[in-house]
Amino acid sequence: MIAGDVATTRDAERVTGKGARKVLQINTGGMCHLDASLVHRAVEQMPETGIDVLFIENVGNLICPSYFSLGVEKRVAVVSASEGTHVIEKHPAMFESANLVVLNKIDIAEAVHVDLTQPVADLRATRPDLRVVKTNCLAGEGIEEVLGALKLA
Ligand SMILES: Nc1nc2c(ncn2[C@@H]2O[C@H](COP(=O)(O)OP(=O)(O)OP(=O)(O)O)[C@@H](O)[C@H]2O)c(=O)[nH]1
Ligand SMILES: [Mg+2]
Repeated sequence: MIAGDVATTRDAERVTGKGARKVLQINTGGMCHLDASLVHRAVEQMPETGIDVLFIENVGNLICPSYFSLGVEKRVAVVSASEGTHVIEKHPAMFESANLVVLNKIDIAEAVHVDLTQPVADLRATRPDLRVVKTNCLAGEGIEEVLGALKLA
């Protein structure tokens, strides 16, 4: 797994020991997205054999990462319920190129006054082909469905 952030190794540390064979952190030092050359340098540090799946977590915003190809097979856009009712329509580029959308933190939707039917309807209107999986990562809810959608389970 490769974690991308502007600073810190916190995400890589959090994932280490959870089952991935190798975890690397990329720090962009200020850039709001990963690019192919940063990923290439990280991939060179990966074991040469025995990797079936490589997860890359881009820097956490829904704008810059849309515009830079990393050479990946599938793009998963993760949006939290707390990002608001209109998060999908405000970030069209991200959802035009996604292969799967994960709607996370569904457990707090009510507390932040977000009606999840709206983001789902917005996706249906622009990308009727796109699969949407709702998750609550704290409880593990929906994770098997994400793996199924990625054909990993
Ligand atoms: N309530 C709730 N909290 C969650 C859920 N998933 C993650 N969190 C919490 O949300 C916070 C942010 O999680 P991260 O995994 O750091 O999110 P991230 O998108 O990787 O953040 P960046 O890498 O900084 O962009 C953490 O405190 C998680 O415990 C969820 O489904 N429900
Ligand atoms: Mg992160």
